[in-house]
Amino acid sequence: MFHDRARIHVAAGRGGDGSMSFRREYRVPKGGPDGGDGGPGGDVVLSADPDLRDLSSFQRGRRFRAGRGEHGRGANKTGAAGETVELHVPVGTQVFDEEGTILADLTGPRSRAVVAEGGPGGRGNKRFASPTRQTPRFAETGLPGEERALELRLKLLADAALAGLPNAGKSSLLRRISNAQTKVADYPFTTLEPVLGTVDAPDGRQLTVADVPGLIEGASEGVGLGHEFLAHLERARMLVHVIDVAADDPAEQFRVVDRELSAYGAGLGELPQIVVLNKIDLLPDSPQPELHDPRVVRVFALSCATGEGVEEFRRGLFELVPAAEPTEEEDVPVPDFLVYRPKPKARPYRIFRTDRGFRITGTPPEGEELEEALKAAGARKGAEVEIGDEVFELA
Ligand SMILES: Nc1nc2c(ncn2[C@@H]2O[C@H](COP(=O)(O)OP(=O)(O)OP(=O)(O)O)[C@@H](O)[C@H]2O)c(=O)[nH]1
Ligand SMILES: [Mg+2]
Repeated sequence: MFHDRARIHVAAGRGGDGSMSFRREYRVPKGGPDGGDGGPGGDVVLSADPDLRDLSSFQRGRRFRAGRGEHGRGANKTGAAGETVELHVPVGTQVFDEEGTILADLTGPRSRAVVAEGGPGGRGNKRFASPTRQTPRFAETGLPGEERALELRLKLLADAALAGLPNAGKSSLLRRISNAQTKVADYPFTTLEPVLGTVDAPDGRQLTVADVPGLIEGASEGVGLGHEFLAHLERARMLVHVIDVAADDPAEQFRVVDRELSAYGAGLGELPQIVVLNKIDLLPDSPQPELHDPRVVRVFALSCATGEGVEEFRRGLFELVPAAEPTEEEDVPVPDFLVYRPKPKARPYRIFRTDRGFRITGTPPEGEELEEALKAAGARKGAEVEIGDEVFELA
């Protein structure tokens, strides 16, 4: 099974607490503060892996948690950072949050996205020492890491994509021109999942071409395999529309498929098309269907069975598929990988552990969320909590 969607839950690590500690030295009765900072919690990162084909590895394990930061210790010892969790996804994976907002689009091999940021570590009491406060008897606690549900959607990255009715010969064509071992048979819906093939030009250039299940009339209403796989055509810059000229009315076949592409939306109805009139070996004369359509850039008549016309088509692909849009200016070196990072958020509040209990500064959350944050910081029932001038007991 080919999985192009997955729902996962990610939780970054909690930051370690800052330490409250005072120096103890031989014959020094009262040393200064030496509590180190807590380490930051680990992030959850997605990274695009060119060796992965789909998202099937996320069908079982769906919950991922990064490591927590270690607490700081006396003698100014900083806690170690929590371990990062790196999840590998196929190139072309888009990441959405629960509201459907896109967070990242991992289009390059080795692209990375931080999808849950580890909580910051708390500062140790050493950091709060000042001339007027030489013995700070409090330290900051670490904060929880980000936690969220995500939807991953794979949209294959192909330069061109095949479209057509079932049995038109799409997979036969890809098999002829690329390294892909596509399945070919004389019944409709032989291809059940998308396949990518790499086509080589003599000058070393390469194009990737996607083969997806065939479309039939009513696909937009879910007939056949429906529209399920058309997302994999969205990023193509050219459609190769394959038509079986030995079957009835090639011009009508063209219109049926075209209606379904337009009904899908996402710009598929506007993409330029190369039309391939396939199976000419079955006709006595070369076919001349009337295809007056401004999107059709060229028509090739060929036979996947005999190979006639296939080489011209392959050369035409390299000539006609528009070049990929440059993502960087020419003289700027393309980075090895891209890192998406959520905008750094101002830390809205801090929790300090004091002699008597806990003190909160900034704008803390309210109600249950506040209770949870306090409990996560180690506060027990009955603990004294100070917020501004207010003091209350944790219920
Ligand atoms: N005679 C002849 N048969 C062909 C030609 N191209 C493909 N076929 C046959 O047509 C049938 C369908 O070919 P496929 O390549 O599986 O067609 P498809 O468009 O991928 O079909 P789906 O995956 O079902 O959408 C197979 O039996 C092929 O052998 C051709 O040029 N001439
Ligand atoms: Mg096929």
